[in-house]
Amino acid sequence: MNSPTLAPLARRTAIRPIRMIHLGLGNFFRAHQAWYTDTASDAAEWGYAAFDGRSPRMSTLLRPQGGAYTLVTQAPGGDELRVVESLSAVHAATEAAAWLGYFEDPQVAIVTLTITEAGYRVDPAGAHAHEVAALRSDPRAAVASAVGRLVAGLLARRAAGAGGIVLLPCDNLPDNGPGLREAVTRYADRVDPTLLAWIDAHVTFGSTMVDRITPATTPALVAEVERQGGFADSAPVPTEPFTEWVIACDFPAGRPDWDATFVDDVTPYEHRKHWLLNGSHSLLAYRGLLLGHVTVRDAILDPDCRGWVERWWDEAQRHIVLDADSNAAYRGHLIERYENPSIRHELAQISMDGSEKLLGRVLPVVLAEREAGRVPEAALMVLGAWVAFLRARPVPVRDPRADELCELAALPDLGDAARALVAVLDADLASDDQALDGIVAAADALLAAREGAAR
Ligand code: CS2
Repeated sequence: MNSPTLAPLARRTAIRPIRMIHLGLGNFFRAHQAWYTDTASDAAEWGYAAFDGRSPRMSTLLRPQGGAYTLVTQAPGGDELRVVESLSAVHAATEAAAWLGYFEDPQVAIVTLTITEAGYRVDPAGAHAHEVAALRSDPRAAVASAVGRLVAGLLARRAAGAGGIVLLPCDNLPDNGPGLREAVTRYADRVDPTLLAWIDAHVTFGSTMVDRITPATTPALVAEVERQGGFADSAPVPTEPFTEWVIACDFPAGRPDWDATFVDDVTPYEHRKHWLLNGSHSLLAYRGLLLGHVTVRDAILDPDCRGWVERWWDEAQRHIVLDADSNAAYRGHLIERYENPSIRHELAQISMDGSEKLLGRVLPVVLAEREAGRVPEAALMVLGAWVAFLRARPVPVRDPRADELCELAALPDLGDAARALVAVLDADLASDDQALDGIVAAADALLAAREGAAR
């Protein structure tokens, strides 16, 4: 992919001391936590050891570049390139000894995670029982799940007497800190119950709200970096100018001087971001793909999709405690971000993992509206669009439960399909006939519109 005439990207600054671990070396991490660390006033003192998660090739691409990569900030007025150098070491997911080694190092103070919503789902008594058995007989055994790796790391840290550590989840999950604590303690309890008291005394679980729209890397971006930067980078990252990080956490052993917002409670920020941004993203993805759109910008420029987004925002906003003026400003910024002509954010990327994502970004609003005795038309439409998406499959379905979802979606009667799919999200909602009627009507209308367009 790289031009042979250009020098490859290489580090320009000294390797920074490793004081943080990251799990999930994907584009979002590279546009967000790694960038915040690189732009901190004390960046020279904080290096990351980053491990592959779901993008298994990233460490292979970055190692020859000494962990450096180009962040391309795509503003409406043009691109800005920055070489990010906060990664001091990059590792494949399989490098278990290196992983444990960092946990044993008292200098390492923080572990950040971007493991996707699905990464927090562990079942130590079922699907992950083999990992638990492996760690019981050898605490240094290599395990695959993110939570299993964390438990192995904590066992190693306790054995080494390396002191306290902060675990900071950075995924779009409601209550991500308590959620991670629950997953880690449930798993640890099965492996070695004596670890629980040590976790209580030594592990801090922070909560965060993270935000930055970060599409996938394309060959066109690689070529653009070659042209504008004059060097060959095999893994640049495209992102938008906007970025936000809200953190509720104590950092007993210090932290980089991140330009983030530190609060006591992330919940209101999390609700606003998950519901207004991520919820409307899913709306645009499922409705937009069915109507033939490809990117977020295409969809938001379609008055039909834009109108539904506004209605969804009205419904969701009723349950957001931040003041109305700031919510209105937030909505205005979202429209600008979605319309950014320089960024190409594919709806297909957002459509992935619906069975996990909808739980945090749409379902809470549906349930709160039903609780209040209302029938939230737009919120039900998002679920209907998901049902129609799974039935019509305008792009391949990528979801940990894809096979099961596609099978349910193909049930001959749309009502049966919708009920079965909604039950995957929430069993009670599946028996709420009024809500289900709204979902089926929305799915039916979208499928009819799609068929009409195909004729
Ligand atoms: C998107 C998010 O793919 C998705 O589901 O909604 O990745 C979104 O772009 C980020 O959360 C923005 O901060």
